[in-house]
Amino acid sequence: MDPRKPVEVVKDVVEAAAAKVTDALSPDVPGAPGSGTPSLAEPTTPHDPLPPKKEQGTPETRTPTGAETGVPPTAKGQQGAYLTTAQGARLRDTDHSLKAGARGPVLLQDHHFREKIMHFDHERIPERVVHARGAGAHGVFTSYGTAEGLTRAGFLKKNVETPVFVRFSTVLGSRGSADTVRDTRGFATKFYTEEGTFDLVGNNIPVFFIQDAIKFPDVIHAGKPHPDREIPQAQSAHDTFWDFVSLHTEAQHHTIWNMSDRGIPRSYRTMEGFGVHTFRLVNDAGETVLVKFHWKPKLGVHSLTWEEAQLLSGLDPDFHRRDLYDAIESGAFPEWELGLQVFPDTPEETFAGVDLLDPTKIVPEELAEVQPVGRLVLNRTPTNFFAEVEQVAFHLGHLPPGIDVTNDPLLQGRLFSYLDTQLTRLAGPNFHQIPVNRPHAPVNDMLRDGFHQQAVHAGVAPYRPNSLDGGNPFPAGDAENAFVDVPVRVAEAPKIRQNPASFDDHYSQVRLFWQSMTPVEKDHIIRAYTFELGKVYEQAIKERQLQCLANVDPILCAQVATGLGLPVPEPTQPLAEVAASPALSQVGHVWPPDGRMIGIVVGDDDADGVTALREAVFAAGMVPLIIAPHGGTIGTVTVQRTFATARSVEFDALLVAAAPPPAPDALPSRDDKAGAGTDRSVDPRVLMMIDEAWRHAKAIGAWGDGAAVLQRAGVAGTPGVVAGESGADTFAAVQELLGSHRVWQRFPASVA
Ligand code: HDE
Repeated sequence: MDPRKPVEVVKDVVEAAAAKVTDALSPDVPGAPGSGTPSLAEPTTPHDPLPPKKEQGTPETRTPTGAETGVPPTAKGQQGAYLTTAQGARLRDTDHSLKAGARGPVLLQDHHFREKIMHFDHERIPERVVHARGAGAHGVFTSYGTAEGLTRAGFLKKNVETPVFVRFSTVLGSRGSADTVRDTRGFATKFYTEEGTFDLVGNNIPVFFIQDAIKFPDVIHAGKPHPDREIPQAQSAHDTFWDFVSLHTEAQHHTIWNMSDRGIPRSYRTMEGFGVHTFRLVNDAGETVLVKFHWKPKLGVHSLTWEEAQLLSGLDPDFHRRDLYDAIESGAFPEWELGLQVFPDTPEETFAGVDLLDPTKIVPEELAEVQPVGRLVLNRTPTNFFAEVEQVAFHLGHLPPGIDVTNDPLLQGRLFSYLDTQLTRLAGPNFHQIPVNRPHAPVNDMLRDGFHQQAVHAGVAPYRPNSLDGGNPFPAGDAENAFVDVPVRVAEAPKIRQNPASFDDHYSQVRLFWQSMTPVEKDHIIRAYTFELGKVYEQAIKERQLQCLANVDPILCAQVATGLGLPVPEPTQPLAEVAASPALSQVGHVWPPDGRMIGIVVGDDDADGVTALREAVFAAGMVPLIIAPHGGTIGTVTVQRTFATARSVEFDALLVAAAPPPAPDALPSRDDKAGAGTDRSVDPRVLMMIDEAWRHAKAIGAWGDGAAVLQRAGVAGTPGVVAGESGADTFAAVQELLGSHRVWQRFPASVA
């Protein structure tokens, strides 16, 4: 027996095992499942569990009441070399139930069988009623200190580093639905601050469908699949959705964001995030300001094309999840800046004529600049998806001293909902004791008992004041940095079910958004409305939505009406006079291409050239995807996709290094894609890849034999298609093109 404490033994074992597998990792192919290289034969020599993969992190090991333990995170996982029961008794066999003879019935006394099956039967918990589909990662937030004068929140003081966990999500789909559907994305961040956890539970769209939380069940019922057939899954292209948003016209602003390219992000890494509501900050002197939170992605805001999104839903439903985790594993850590729009805290709670309590309105950045206050880097993937991503519980009421809420009626309702929902989902009131939810601040809360209580509270007097426990816990004051409920004055008013009159403007900012788009973005919006309304069965609903569009813009309305084959209605109110906000557009900037996927088509030879190019792509902070006629290796390079398994939608740019003749499996009976086109001088799947990449306005480059393939594909000499002298200079030119995300000039837009 090792005489040391179990904690120390576990730590040593884990560290030793980690050192052993580090060499065996294959860093070049992100996504490989295990941390070690598996053997062909079943391993039989007992040894301790392998450590997690190098990029995996877990919640810090804290006690249920927030204390540090000094225990390695892996101590929360499985221990020891041998199979045991849940109680730690070692087992000889888990493949055969205990029977009365080899052909006899199973015995009720088989406690191992019963424990195993009982646990399995209860592995699932209810999925989130909204935002069920998501992915999360760990990271760190480093504050610049620029908000120090505005708030007493310690995590916003200069250079403070705060661990975070972020969960991204779609809203409407079930837990197993596709990532790339047209929908709003959640962007929820848990800051484990030393003054208590702060949850910033935002979206990638700065406005919301509704103005009052009491309508939330209704809008979600309308957006979820129809209750009779339970279709369509994870989509808004159906009658109930458009019925709702055309009757509750406050939803029109959020809806146009959904119909824009923001509804189909390229990646979680290329999304903005917004706190949506206005919050109130309070500093040490008790002074307050109103703020809106913004996350600005380092890579810029980029989207998929609609066809890409649709293809990906089938070809790689996990596209965003995979992208997030592969980027982290490749070292291209996703990054955002947190910024604040700051407004004076006036009794009217308005800024530049915008009601700050109306969550269907933005304040254009041109009117109130977004001031950066810190940097978020996601650098660890979860070790266990269920434990971390599925069980993480966000709540708007998780606020540190220095941040307070406002009277936005949507925000107020959320303050109730996020606690309430955990009672069902996480089966009780102690969800804050689940490892990913444990605060990093000492907890002394007088909450006791309940399902799944993991703390062992001492003392006899969980009430205040008490004398039996020596008076503990004591109330904190300003000196001890107690939470500040800002004593905002509440106007004397009748008790009514009513919105302020300013909430009645449902169209001016929809028009502002439309006017702020570039022509290509407008084309995409027209296409999205036409597609979605084209899927609606009922003509009355289409006509009603067209009526809404008539109040936004005559061109938008006319174009969609034409696509639907319906008359163009007249507006029912004057079109708003609005100034465009260029900050809302995604087009026209240049961004770093970090972590972009570069497809590289190779033939059977030129292994040296491929190796060098692959290294150049990695060195530029991007991820190469080697696509070859067959699996295995080309030289020493691992093939990641074959012509049969690759599809252009997986990468952002395509490099063609060879002119590979049809591979042996280029037969339409073996691969539908091999039936594309009649040119059989090159593998038809390669031509199809080029065709698709071109259609999706992606940069394409080729050199050597590859240049001839561009000719055969009919794309040579068109915008964004590079024929270079060598792999290196072709890649350099493609890299440059990637800065603007797509080759927009390939398809001139139809509207001005
Ligand atoms: Fe949520 N929302 N929400 N929501 N929401 C939930 O909480 C709710 C709203 C958002 O990754 C639920 O734990 C109401 C706006 C995100 O775990 C639930 C209203 C915004 C996530 C809930 C809103 C959001 C949720 C479901 C109307 C952007 C996922 C499971 C007032 C600012 C968090 C859960 C995660 C999740 C209620 C509106 C963002 C039911 C009642 C506005 C990112 O409590």
